[in-house]
Amino acid sequence: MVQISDKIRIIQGDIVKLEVDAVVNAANTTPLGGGGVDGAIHRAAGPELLEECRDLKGCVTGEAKITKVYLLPAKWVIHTVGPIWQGGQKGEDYLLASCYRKSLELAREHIIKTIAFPAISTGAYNFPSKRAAGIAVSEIIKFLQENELPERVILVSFNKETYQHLQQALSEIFVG
Ligand code: AR6
Repeated sequence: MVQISDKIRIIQGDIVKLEVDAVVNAANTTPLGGGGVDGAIHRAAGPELLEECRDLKGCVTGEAKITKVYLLPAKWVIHTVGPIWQGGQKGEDYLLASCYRKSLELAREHIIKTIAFPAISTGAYNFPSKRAAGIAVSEIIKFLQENELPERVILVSFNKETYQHLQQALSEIFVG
């Protein structure tokens, strides 16, 4: 039997280059592009992605929507909107967990086997990286324990600090 820990990978790199079924975009409520992961995904996917995003008619914080990928090597982009960090008392933890859960639900609905997440909200939206890593890892594990799909989740960090926080969060859950 495949262990849950075997279904999660943490890597350091650029999410747009990954050949997975779905990449998750840390978008904004518009969602018509921006900086960070969002900018990188739109630059790599080309202008047709922006056209499709216009038809989405926005996305609420904590929710997720799916589009095609155009020029990216993946098959789907799941756009989710993380919370802007406001000190931790405005439901940020719940909303961040919701981003992961809603993205995974969309993945399951679209029979997506492999999905890659960036560290949602930890860039422009200033969510503390260690706290975000704990939420990301525990929400993903909970979902994988209850669902067959996706089969594999890749957590992509852009820098060493995020990588270490994700590794630490994972080992705390599996080692105890
Ligand atoms: N691959 C993987 N991770 C990346 C990449 C990449 N190519 N580029 C950045 N990161 P951010 P947010 C990391 O700012 O905090 C946008 O303008 C980055 O180091 O992309 O949710 C949107 O339009 C950080 O750890 O997303 C929104 O307005 C993480 O991805 C706003 O920023 C998330 O950083 C969303 O802010």
